[in-house]
Amino acid sequence: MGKTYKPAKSDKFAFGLWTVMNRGADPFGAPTRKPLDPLEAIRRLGEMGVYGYEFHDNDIIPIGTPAAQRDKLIKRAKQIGDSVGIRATMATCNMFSHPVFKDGAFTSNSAKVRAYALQKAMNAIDVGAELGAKVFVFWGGREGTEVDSSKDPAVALKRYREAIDFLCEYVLDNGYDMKFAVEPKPNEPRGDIFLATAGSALAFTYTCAHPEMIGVNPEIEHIRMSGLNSYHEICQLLEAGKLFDIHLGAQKPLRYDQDIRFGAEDLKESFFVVKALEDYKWPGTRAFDAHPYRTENEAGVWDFVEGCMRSYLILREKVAAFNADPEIQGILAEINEGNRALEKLMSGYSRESAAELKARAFDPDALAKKQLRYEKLDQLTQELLLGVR
Ligand SMILES: [Mn+2]
Repeated sequence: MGKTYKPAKSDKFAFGLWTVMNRGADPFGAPTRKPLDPLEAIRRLGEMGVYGYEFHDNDIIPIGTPAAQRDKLIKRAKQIGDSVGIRATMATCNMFSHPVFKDGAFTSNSAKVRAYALQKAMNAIDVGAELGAKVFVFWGGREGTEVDSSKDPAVALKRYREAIDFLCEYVLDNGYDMKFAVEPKPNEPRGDIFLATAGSALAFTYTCAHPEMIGVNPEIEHIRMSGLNSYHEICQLLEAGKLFDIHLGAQKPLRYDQDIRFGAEDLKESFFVVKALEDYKWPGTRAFDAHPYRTENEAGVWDFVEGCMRSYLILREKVAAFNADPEIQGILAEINEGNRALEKLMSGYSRESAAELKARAFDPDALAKKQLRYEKLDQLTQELLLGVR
């Protein structure tokens, strides 16, 4: 037997409860799997070495549950979590399943729907805080339009911000240790969803009253639905200190939300995402948001869970190999040609540095002649990933 790639709690893997509770229904067909009890899902994930679980309010507490029953369910979730060493790491509010949200929650044209959404979010934040979740995510799946005459996006975003600002104050007022993260997605279920990309969500956070409390939760599949590069999007958030949570999965580009097992479709891009998280020692949980193929039965759900984690661990090992590979590192050193004097001149503006730069003689033709060995670099990366290196 070779390596086991068995997850440890210290790997900080997390799964959305909805990922394993997913029953395989799609817009064209009924469920193919039996319902899975959320408490059973927590237990099983904990036993498999998973560190945390993420949940929607209604994953654990169905709409309309009486208060006494709600408290009992929370207590039970805590007990089971403690017994198998798994905790709630992220909470979120389902503002998309119930038909009341058919035209949005925080951006609905109806003041009553917006108020109900705010009430539901506060209740979900309370549950999240009780279970110890430090991150609360807003995926505005219904915040959007099919008909552009129906909603002014500028007004919608103002309403979105008002809701987030209100909820930030709610968290502060209650003394909860919790931050928010907006999860962007370009479309599906709406024709167009507001805050479609990581960049638009990032810009939105700076317009809020408490930008320090609000970050972004990028999802690989959502990024690839737009045909964008998930490695680039995630690195922008890392660099801005705004990567508050992450959703790992896989997806063919420019299609419906396929939500498949991490690493299954985009090996090289997945590798660079893992590389970014590991090289920057990002402290958050490695959370998976995808679901088992519709063709799986109940047993296959756990193959899906195991597969996501194994792929991450294998790619993490490949990252270490990449970082230690003398030939790869040699090319990288060759590409990253430094110049201490010039770097000093460029590191901050002064009249003197500007004048000195303007007076410098450069030979662009000579500079352009340098070979950049990207053919070799990419082939070596490829061979490393294919296991022949
Ligand atoms: Mn997600």
